[in-house]
This record gives sequence, C-alpha cells and structure tokens, in this order.
Amino acid sequence: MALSPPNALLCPSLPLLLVVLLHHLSMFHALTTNSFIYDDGFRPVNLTLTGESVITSSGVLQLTNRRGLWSVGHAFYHDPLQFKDPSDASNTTASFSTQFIFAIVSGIETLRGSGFTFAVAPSMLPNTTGGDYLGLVRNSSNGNFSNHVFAVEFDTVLGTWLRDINDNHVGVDINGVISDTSQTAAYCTDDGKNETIDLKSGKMIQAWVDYNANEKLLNVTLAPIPFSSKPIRPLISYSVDLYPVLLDFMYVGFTSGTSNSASDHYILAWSFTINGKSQDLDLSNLPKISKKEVPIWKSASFLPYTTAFTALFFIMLGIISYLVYRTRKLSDTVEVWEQDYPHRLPYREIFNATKGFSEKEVLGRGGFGSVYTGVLPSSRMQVAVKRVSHNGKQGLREFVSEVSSMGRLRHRNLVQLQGWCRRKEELLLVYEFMPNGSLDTFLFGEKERNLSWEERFKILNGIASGLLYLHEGWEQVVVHRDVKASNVLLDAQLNGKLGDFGLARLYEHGTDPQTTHIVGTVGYMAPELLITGKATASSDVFSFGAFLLEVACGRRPVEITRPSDEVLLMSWVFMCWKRGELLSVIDERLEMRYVKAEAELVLKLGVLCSQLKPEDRPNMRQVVQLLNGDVPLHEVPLENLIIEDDNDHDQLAVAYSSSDIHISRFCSSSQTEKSTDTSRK
Ligand SMILES: *[C@@H]1O[C@H](CO)[C@@H](O)[C@H](O)[C@H]1NC(C)=O
Ligand SMILES: *[C@@H]1O[C@H](CO)[C@@H](O)[C@H](O)[C@H]1NC(C)=O
Ligand SMILES: *[C@@H]1O[C@H](CO)[C@@H](O)[C@H](O)[C@H]1NC(C)=O
Ligand SMILES: *[C@@H]1O[C@H](CO)[C@@H](O)[C@H](O)[C@H]1NC(C)=O
Ligand SMILES: *[C@@H]1O[C@H](CO)[C@@H](O)[C@H](O)[C@H]1NC(C)=O
Ligand SMILES: *[C@@H]1O[C@H](CO)[C@@H](O)[C@H](O)[C@H]1NC(C)=O
Ligand SMILES: *[C@@H]1O[C@H](CO)[C@@H](O)[C@H](O)[C@H]1NC(C)=O
Ligand SMILES: *[C@@H]1O[C@H](CO)[C@@H](O)[C@H](O)[C@H]1NC(C)=O
Ligand SMILES: *[C@@H]1O[C@H](CO)[C@@H](O)[C@H](O)[C@H]1NC(C)=O
Ligand SMILES: CC(=O)N[C@H]1CO[C@H](CO)[C@@H](O)[C@@H]1O
Repeated sequence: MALSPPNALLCPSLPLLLVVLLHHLSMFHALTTNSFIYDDGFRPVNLTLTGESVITSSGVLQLTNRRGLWSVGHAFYHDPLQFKDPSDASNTTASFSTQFIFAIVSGIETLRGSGFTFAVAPSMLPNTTGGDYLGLVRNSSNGNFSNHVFAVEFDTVLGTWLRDINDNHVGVDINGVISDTSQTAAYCTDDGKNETIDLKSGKMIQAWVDYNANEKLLNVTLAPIPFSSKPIRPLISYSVDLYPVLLDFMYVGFTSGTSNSASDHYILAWSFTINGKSQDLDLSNLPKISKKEVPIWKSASFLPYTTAFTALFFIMLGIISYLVYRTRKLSDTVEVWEQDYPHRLPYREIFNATKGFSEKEVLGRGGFGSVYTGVLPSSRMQVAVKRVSHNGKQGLREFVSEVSSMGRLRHRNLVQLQGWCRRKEELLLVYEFMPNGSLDTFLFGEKERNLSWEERFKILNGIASGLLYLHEGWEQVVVHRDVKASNVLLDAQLNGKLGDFGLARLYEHGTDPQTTHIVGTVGYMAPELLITGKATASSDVFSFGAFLLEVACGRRPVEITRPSDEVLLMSWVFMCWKRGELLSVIDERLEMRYVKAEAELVLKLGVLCSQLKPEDRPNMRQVVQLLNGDVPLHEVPLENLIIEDDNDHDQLAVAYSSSDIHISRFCSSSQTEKSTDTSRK
C-alpha cells in the first residue's frame, strides 16, 4: 500500500493537465488529493476492520465468511476523506474513482448470501445489520435521508421486498438498500456483446466505480479477470448528484452481510482516488485465497504442459475439496452423547426436507428462531422444522436430553415432536405440521374467518387437557413456561395443540447462573416468576388464565393503547365482574353468539387462574373438571380474590424482545412505556 498522486499526471497534454489541475485546485483548494492502492496484499495498517472482517494470512480482505450467519463485516479506510469543501459555493462534491477485485465464494446453491457493497459513508456504519441490509443500514433507518450513505451493491440474493431484479445484480444504493437503479451483473465484450457475469461463481471479478461530479454521472463497470482492457461501455451509467448525499468528510470501504445463508466475500485488491482516475491494479502480485474449496484460478503460466497439468491438478483438487466440503456440510458430526438419545434425525434429511433451509420454505420467525416447512424424504410426512440457534454448547446437552424424552410425550393436544438434530450450536426440532397455523392469527390477525364460540371452547378444553397431561400425565412434571395463543397451533379440524413445550427451558440452561434469566412473555408471566425466577405448574396455570381470557375477549393480555383501566386484560375482566357486567368483555367478533354459561365460566376461571398467590390458583386438574362441567364452579366471594398487589401499584412488566429480556418498571395507572409486541408469528 502506498500513498501516491493520482494518475492525472499521466495525461498526455501538459496544457490540458494544467487546466485540469487548476480547475481542481480552484474548486477544492482545501482538499488534499487522496489516493491509495492495495494490490499486493492488504495489511491491517490504515484499514479498520469490524464485524466478521479479517485480513487472511495471505493478505486477502475477507468481509464475511460462510460460517457466520446473520453477521456483518466492514472494512473502511481508517481516515475519513474530504469529499466537499464547505467554503466552496458551487455546490459540487469531489469526483472520485475506484477499482477493486472481488470474489464471492459460496457453498451449495441454496446456501449463499447476501452480497457486499462498496460504500461511502459518514461513519464506519456500526449500527447496521446483515441479511438484505448488507451491513449498510438497518431496517429502521433504511432509506432515511439522514443516513448520507452512497453505495454500489453486489447482491446475490433476490429480495423481492427490496424490488431486487434478480439474485445476481449490481445496484446503486443511496441511503438504503432499495437500489435507485440496478442491472444484472454483466460486461460489454470487445466486440460489443453483453455477457452476463455470475457474481457468486467464486471467480475474480474486477469492478470500477467512477463518479464525475461536474457531469454528475456515475459509472459502474465490471469485467471478469483476466480481461484485455476495461470495457468501454459501463454496466451502469447513472445521472445522480451526490451533493445532498455526501458530507464534507466520508469514510470509504466495503460492507457485507449474511443472513441464514452465507458466502465468503473477498476483496483482493483496491485502489481509490479523489479527483482523479484510480490507479490501475497490477494483477501479477495479487494475494491468493487460501481456502481449499476455492475454485480453480486461471494459471498465469504460458507453458502448455504446466498449464494443462496445473489445471488438471486444480480441477481434481477442486472436485475433491468440493466433495469433501459437501459431505462435511451435510454430514453430521454426532458427538457420542447424542447417540444415547432417541428421535434423532440425520441433518441431511432435514436439509433435504426444507430444500436447504430455503427462504421460500419459511413459515415464520420468532424469538426462538425460524420455522420452515417441508416434507421428510423418508416418511413423506409434512413437517414443520424449528431452527433454534443457541449461544454456546452450554446447556445444549441437558436440553437435548429433555427434548428427546419429550419425543415420548404423546397427547392429541400437544404438537407432536417427530425428531431433532443438533448441528454445531444449532438445534433443529421437527414437529408435525399444523395446516391452520397459530391461534393468535385467528384471534388478532386478518383471517378470512372468525372463530365461533364452539370452536374457541373446544380449543380451550383441548389445551387444558394437553397442559394437564404435561403436569400430571407423565412420570415427572413438565412445565410448559410459555402458554399463550401464539403457541397454540390448529390442525385441519381446528383442534388446538400446544406447541413449543420446553423450548423456553433451553434459554435457562444456556444462561450464566449468576444472572437471573426469566423466560416467558409479558402478560402471561406469573408475578412470582419475577421474584423467584422459578417456573412451576402454578405459573403455567397463571399463563393459562391469561390465555382463557384472551380467547374469550379476543384481545391480548396487555394492550397499551387501551384506556388505562383496560390495559391489563385480567384487571379489566375482574373489574367488570365486580360491577356485574362480566359478559361485556366478550369478543365483539362473536356478535353475541355464544353460550352464556360457558362464557361466564371461562372468564371467571381466567380470573381465578390469575390470582396473585400461586396457592390460591386452581390446578390444571380442577381447571379441566370445571371446563368439562364435571364439577360446578361455586360462587366465589369476590372480595377474597387478589389479582393485583394493592400495596404496590406498580406492576412489573417484562418487555420481551426476540432473545433479550428487559425488565422495566411499568406503572399500570400511567402508561408511558411502549409495549413490545411479543407475539410470534
Ligand atoms: C497510513 O496513513 C497515514 C496517513 O493517514 C500515512 O502517513 C501512512 O503512510 C499510511 N501508512 C501506510 C502503510 O500506507
Ligand atoms: C448552493 O447551495 C446554497 C444553499 O443550498 C444555495 O443558496 C446556493 O445558491 C447554491 N449555489 C449554487 C451555485 O447552486
Ligand atoms: C448505535 O445504537 C446504540 C443503541 O441503539 C446507540 O446507543 C449508539 O449511539 C448507536 N451508535 C451510532 C454510531 O449510531
Ligand atoms: C422492515 O420495516 C418495515 C416497515 O418499517 C416492515 O414492514 C418490515 O417487516 C421490516 N422488515 C424486517 C425484515 O424486519
Ligand atoms: C431519519 O433518521 C433521523 C435521525 O436518526 C430521525 O430523526 C428521523 O425520524 C428518521 N426519519 C424517518 C422517516 O424514519
Ligand atoms: C445485458 O443482458 C442482461 C441479461 O441478458 C440484461 O438484463 C441487461 O439489461 C443487458 N444489459 C445491457 C446493458 O444491455
Ligand atoms: C461514463 O460512461 C460514459 C459512457 O457511457 C462516458 O461518456 C463517461 O465519460 C463516463 N464517465 C466516467 C466518469 O467515467
Ligand atoms: C431430496 O431427496 C430427494 C430424493 O430422496 C431428491 O429427489 C431431491 O432432489 C432432494 N432434494 C434436495 C433439495 O436435496
Ligand atoms: C369478524 O368479526 C368482525 C367483528 O364483528 C367483523 O367486522 C368481521 O367482518 C368478521 N370477519 C369475518 C370474516 O366474518
Ligand atoms: C378456518 C380454516 O382456515 N380452516 C382450514 C384449516 O385447514 C384445512 C386443511 O388445510 C382447510 O381445509 C381449512 O379450510
């Protein structure tokens, strides 16, 4: 890497050169002309790497790698460069020119993503995310004018919501990842033909980005290596004024992001120049990508035999390493302890069922991970696969032991676990497929139909008996820990089945015993859980109470937008009960068509289950008997019921967001805090 003047000095005519120089000097007298080149291997000096980015031992800049899912990588030139002169009244920025060589190496076709960008940004983009956002922005800031980010994206994933044209394109991004303009990656051959380039082929590709501030014209050009000369016609020639986008000082560099599939994104050489043409890269000393699975590089040798031999050697090496890689990728590394547990499925089978965890097969995402649908190749059975990533192996073993024994739990109101598989720190849980999805989409979503009272009552009865089975039907008490509408799934006949049992426990096993980690969902969590941190059958009953009320009332246990006395569902129902207007809380969508006695029973039971003291709540056996009508509900002296801690008007509320739990004080009389939508799709 050397700092050197721009190639303007190579201009053929001296007068022209002077004019150019004077022009630039007059316009940007305060600007220091900046230029740098890295073409014989990157060294960390003068580059700032963050996220997954590394410089390999051979000097290749690797932005992200295939192992890092949902990760970002950034590499920026460490000093900001001056793009604007505040004292200049002409309202133009500096021109700039850059060229770089990159290679995107991906594994199996379905496991690649997401691409990288060349970026000009006001900071080193610390708060950005991977996936479709390519380490350039995050969802909340995507497209915001205050980002002041300019980038050229090399995108290998088709993000339809980003209006991507395909999964192999180059785009001009201003302030966000929805491209202003984009083109299929291609170059213009010497004889004027338009030849497509496969970005993720693993081959080296050179790119040029040139911005002329006077013409306000941006050109992006691509060519595969080796090329005879830079293609005359750029791939993208786009009129844009970067004056409003660029700030006085900006960082230049590369960003990359991966999602649940990932590629190795490499930069092999880079030169950059402000107000001049970027220096041409010398291809003879490029660093080599040292990975075994790298595709064959073109040999520079002209000796035919050597060439043929080398090529053959590399082809063989390539094939062998690909096969090794593929087998490794799909084979299981089964640790000895895992073999002791039943219901284990081979990774290959799950991989095949989900079409390689294809984005198209995603049913939903939630706090615990993504859910895919698929058909198991061995049994032709339609299944739902939950992919749970877990930080570290700590606790995984205990969890696997529990999960596999849960495979023995069988009840018509529990979603049947078909099998499981561990792969590195990822756990795959295979469940029977539930065609009608989760109950909350019927209760709160825009479904094409409303659930009738009979259907709701049947679901409540079913879940109650499923929960009773977990609590009492087995040699040990299984505490569910996360009973709520979004964990209740519906089969084709709209029978309710409780899903995700025990999953919450994984997060307890995985945590450091020093920190109390409470797992559950706001509004369904028993108050004593916050104090003791210990989930019990009685805390499940509390959650079931909240569930009874939400099904009968068609609203969530905590709805912050409601008037203050209605925010907490259970307090509201209790208040209406005391006033003698209990049935006024019933879901309006039922349009008054419900069985009065049953509705009253459900609401009263919901309140009884929500009592503050665990010992006052009924157990699941009593709940089932009451719901079945086997025993009548006796008149309850309302003044004996305590559902809120009256000594302390504050209620602890727990805001639960994907994987973190934050505990905050939440005052039930003055709702100022924002609630977090805790539902899982
Ligand atoms: C790094 O940048 C500084 C100025 O920013 C320059 O003086 C130094 O020569 C550069 N180092 C290398 C190795 O290019
Ligand atoms: C430059 O921008 C300023 C403020 O936006 C404006 O007042 C001025 O007229 C502009 N100058 C030119 C040459 O466009
Ligand atoms: C990044 O986000 C955190 C929290 O959201 C915030 O405190 C921090 O200021 C942000 N940093 C930048 C540079 O925007
Ligand atoms: C991004 O934000 C938009 C609206 O702000 C939202 O509709 C969309 O679901 C979000 N996407 C992701 C992946 O979070
Ligand atoms: C854009 O970002 C700024 C600063 O982060 C913020 O104040 C503003 O509300 C955002 N605008 C939009 C439309 O999101
Ligand atoms: C080159 O070909 C691709 C696909 O064949 C097409 O999408 C693209 O528009 C063409 N580009 C030019 C500049 O003709
Ligand atoms: C961009 O490409 C056009 C041809 O399409 C050419 O006339 C122009 O000079 C180029 N500009 C830059 C800055 O390279
Ligand atoms: C899954 O396996 C079947 C046959 O067992 C095969 O036809 C199919 O191509 C495989 N699919 C994938 C994505 O591997
Ligand atoms: C569900 O009930 C609501 C409230 O009565 C009504 O507005 C809506 O149209 C119903 N939906 C269907 C599909 O019947
Ligand atoms: C209400 C509803 O959507 N019912 C569907 C449940 O699933 C079965 C099988 O897919 C469908 O036939 C029902 O229409």
